[in-house]
Amino acid sequence: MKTKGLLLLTAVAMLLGCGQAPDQAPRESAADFVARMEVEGRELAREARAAYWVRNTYITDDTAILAAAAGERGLAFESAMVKQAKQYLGTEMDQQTARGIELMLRGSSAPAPDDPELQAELSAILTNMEGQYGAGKYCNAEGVCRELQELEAVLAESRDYDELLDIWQGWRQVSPPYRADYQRFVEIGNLGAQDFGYKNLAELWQGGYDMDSNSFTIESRRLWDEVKPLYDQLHCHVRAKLNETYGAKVALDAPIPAHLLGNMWSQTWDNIYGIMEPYPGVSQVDITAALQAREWDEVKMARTAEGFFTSLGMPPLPESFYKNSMLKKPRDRNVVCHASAWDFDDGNDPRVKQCVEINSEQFGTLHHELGHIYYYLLYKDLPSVFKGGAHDGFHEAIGDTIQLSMTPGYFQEKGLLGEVTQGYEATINKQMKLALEKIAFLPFGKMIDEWRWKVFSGDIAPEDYNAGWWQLREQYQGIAAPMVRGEEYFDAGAKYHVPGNTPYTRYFLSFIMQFQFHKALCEAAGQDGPLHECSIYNNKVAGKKLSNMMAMGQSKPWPDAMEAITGQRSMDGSAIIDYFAPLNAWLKEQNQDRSCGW
Ligand code: X8Z
Ligand code: ZN
Repeated sequence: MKTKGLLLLTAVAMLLGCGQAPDQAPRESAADFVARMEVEGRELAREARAAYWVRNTYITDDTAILAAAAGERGLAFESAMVKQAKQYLGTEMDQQTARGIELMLRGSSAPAPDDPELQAELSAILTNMEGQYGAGKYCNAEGVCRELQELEAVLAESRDYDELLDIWQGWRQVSPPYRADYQRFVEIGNLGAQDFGYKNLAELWQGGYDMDSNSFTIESRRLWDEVKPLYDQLHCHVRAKLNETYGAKVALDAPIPAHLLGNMWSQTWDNIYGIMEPYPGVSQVDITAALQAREWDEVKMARTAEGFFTSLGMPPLPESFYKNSMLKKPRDRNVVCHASAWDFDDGNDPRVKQCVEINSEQFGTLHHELGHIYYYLLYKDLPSVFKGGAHDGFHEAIGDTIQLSMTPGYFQEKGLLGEVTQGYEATINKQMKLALEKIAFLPFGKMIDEWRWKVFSGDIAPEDYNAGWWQLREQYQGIAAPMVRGEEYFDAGAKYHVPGNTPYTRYFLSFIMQFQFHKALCEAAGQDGPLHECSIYNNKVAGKKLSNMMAMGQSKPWPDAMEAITGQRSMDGSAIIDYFAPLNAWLKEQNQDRSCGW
């Protein structure tokens, strides 16, 4: 998940929620208060999670009522809890209790104000926005209606400029109906953030990283500056190749039209690898055809992903995982298809909700989700308040780190790749495919919350939501809307995490840290070849290192967890740059006579 789930499962309200709000007796010691929250929390969290699960896997007006009501109770609890937690700030207490109090005060992406009416309104808005996104469809001029995954498939496969444009703008019809709701969410959320002791929601979101919000914004900018030169090289090359395909519609001195990159949000570009393939036909890089030809289904894909984790010495999944997860899109009802992982019953009944399709991207997403699930399993015995990633980027990085070890040799062993081609050209092909996924993503991962931070702080006014969005899309990604997008649209809202209210900087951090983790784990495994050839599959030493870090949950500030796995105390973009060194050199050569930038 971490989607609604993150909101639901790592927000303090839901971790510690209970049937009744905590009383505000200031006489209670801080340690007793934290302990009481732990106990009282279980029942409401259980109930809320169940309501949200049913809502997410069965979208109807009725489940909206149930989920909104459960959310409302959680928000009421959270609000009262925060009020009491604040009273302990600056008082004497042991370290563990202090960490618990600190986490309570920064744990929510949708903080509730101290007002029952606003709590009810906030809960209803969040439930409805996510439901409208989940049930979204686009019906074209011929009356053919398609859901998001079908629309995404067209974006991935079609090379017809006008067809792509129709689908691209079509999906964006889903979000204007909740633009006013989003504006109201911002107003209420900002009031809640103030009750938590922050200036606004932006400061609260930036405050979840064991440093003050200002230092965090500087830190995330530093990381972006580290990786931007590589992105610029990739952008330059991709634009030139798209110009060869689409002609003057892709100008060589302007941002790239957003609908031509193979993805609904232009966030990953590996679906247009076919156009980009550096050495055509030299090597097979995609396993989609093999998955389909060998008739793999979603369960086989999930069991194989599980097998990677167990090969590292991690435990098998409980059988309930396969019974209770939703791995296939139901044919008869609307569900929130956006993949998520849920921690039911304190690590004893973990579940994935994913509309798995048989292709390599979804196989990757299954590993991503199992990364969350294994975090739940490994910190299951910690107190609830410490259940969470060292920071949210850690939670996102686990499954992706594993994927970096899925080398051609690994796929061959699983029967998904015939012969493995070695050599320089094969390496460049492989790196191009991965860069179209990982490097292309970085500015997208950064800009979504740049937009939200500005919206929350008022730097982007409600009447400028769309203009502000496209300004940042151009500035960071060097892409542009393929048609005029006025304020009657709400293009930010057409990306799940906006109506789903899931912070996004976590993915930006994850995409950098996963290479840092990969490097450290490869060193632990004693592999001294190039990083892009290393696999930790079957390596128990690397597995132990990773497991130990995960078992810490968020009990310690994240630099401690970072040190446990990498020996470093900060996030560092040098591993991702090292990893892509061969491609970076190749791109520079390709681009030498081109004029880059936009
Ligand atoms: O939302 C996700 C996961 C669930 S936490 C499927 N991801 C981001 C996205 O899809 O936009 C994974 C990478 C980026
Ligand atoms: Zn995730």
